[in-house]
Amino acid sequence: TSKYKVLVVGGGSGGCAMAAKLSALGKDCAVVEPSDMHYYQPIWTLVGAGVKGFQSSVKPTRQVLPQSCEWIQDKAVKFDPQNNLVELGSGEKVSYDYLIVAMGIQLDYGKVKGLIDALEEDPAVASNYHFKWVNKTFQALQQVNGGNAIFTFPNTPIKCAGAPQKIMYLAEEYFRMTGVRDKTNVIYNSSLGVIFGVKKYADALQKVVEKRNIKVNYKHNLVEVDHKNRTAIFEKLDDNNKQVPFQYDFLHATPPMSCPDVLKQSPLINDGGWVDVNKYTLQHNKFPNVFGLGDCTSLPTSKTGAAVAAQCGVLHKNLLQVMKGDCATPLYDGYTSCPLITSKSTCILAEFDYDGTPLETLPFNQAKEMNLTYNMKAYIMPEIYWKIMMKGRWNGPATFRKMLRLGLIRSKKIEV
Ligand code: FAD
Ligand code: UQ1
Repeated sequence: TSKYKVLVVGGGSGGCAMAAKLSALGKDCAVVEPSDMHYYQPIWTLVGAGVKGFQSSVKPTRQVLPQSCEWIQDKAVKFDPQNNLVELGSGEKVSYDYLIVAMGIQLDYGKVKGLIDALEEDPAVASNYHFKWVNKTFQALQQVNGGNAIFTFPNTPIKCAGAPQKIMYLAEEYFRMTGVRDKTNVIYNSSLGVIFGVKKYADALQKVVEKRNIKVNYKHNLVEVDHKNRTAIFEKLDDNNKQVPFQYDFLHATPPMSCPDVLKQSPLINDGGWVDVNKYTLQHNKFPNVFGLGDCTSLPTSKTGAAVAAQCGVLHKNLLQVMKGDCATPLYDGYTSCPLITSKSTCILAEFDYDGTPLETLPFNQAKEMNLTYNMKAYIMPEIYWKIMMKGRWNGPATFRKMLRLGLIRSKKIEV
């Protein structure tokens, strides 16, 4: 067994940013990450809409991970936190003093009957959530010539809860451009009972769907796709799960998601099935030398890269304190952000905390559709991600927010 001071499992947004922050540890820090390629997933919304190329979302993992750390190119298959051990796919065991779990969220496409077959075989079915299928979205949109274009939201927590509707707004705009909008029904079938979890932005999005003549069906959960008959079957969550079929001419599916299976089978998770961390400190609730980060955790905020950025700053500070023998400090307020793209030139930039209180960076109302926030999302965020966050120097925009509002609003204190 090899041994490291800090072992990071998962080298995605959170794992890579943390490894960069810990670069002073040199080879005393290792990252377990199986994938050759690192993906900037937030740009997939624009890839699906044909606005950006897929290549802009990918870099080799070797280039993105800091040179200083050890990259273990394998997957974790078993966690033994009582003995500070992680078992790898190769059968080797790795031991650590401190563990950071940043394995992301698992895409459970297989839980919707017929969905994988449809994604593989039906040119009208696409999904921005997977690198294999995000390129299909724009191809499928180009083939639409009327009928039903359906967009789904599953009955589980997901990453970037805005993404299932962002692609719908971009598609609706595209249908207008290609002249097929008049003969196309744009339909949003969501398992939720609201368009968005925070009222301020939900009110704004409600106006967008009304203005754009988009049909929203709440409490509709996709359970089956019969692509031979171009039928999507939904169960109505508020009507005894009664099944209703929808004919589709285009289908964008967001899969159910859950914590990775390896973690579900480990002692690290809580009853809800997520890595069991303190919501203010990110320290594990049972194993004090373990920290959790990002989409795989129990943190009760919306799962986004923006949230991960804010969490990285908190985790770094608390890990150093715990390494010194001090206690972790409650610092994370649940900050998360979702750039709700509403067209190829506009965006509603939602930012909020655990209470759903808006925490907006810019000194004007971000619930308004704006070109500035679109440009931030499309051009500035990728630069921040590759050049600052992946180098360990982006903890989210809190500093800018405070600077821009200096003297206007006092920052809220975290109350535990
Ligand atoms: P990830 O970045 O997903 O990384 C997890 C890593 O763990 C992966 O590299 C994976 O290979 C690795 N892993 C998995 N299993 C194992 C294993 N057994 N052993 C070792 N490693 C393993 N966020 C925003 O902030 N703004 C947006 O606009 C936005 N839009 C999005 C649009 C789409 C279509 C998608 C898919 C996501 C979007 N997100 C957005 C969400 C954002 O990408 C994620 O929230 C963020 O990447 C989470 O970081 P993470 O480190 O928790 O997980
Ligand atoms: C952000 O910090 C971030 O991480 C790099 C994102 O990930 C892609 C985002 O989408 C957003 C919106 C933020 C928040 C940053 C600002 C400047 C509002």
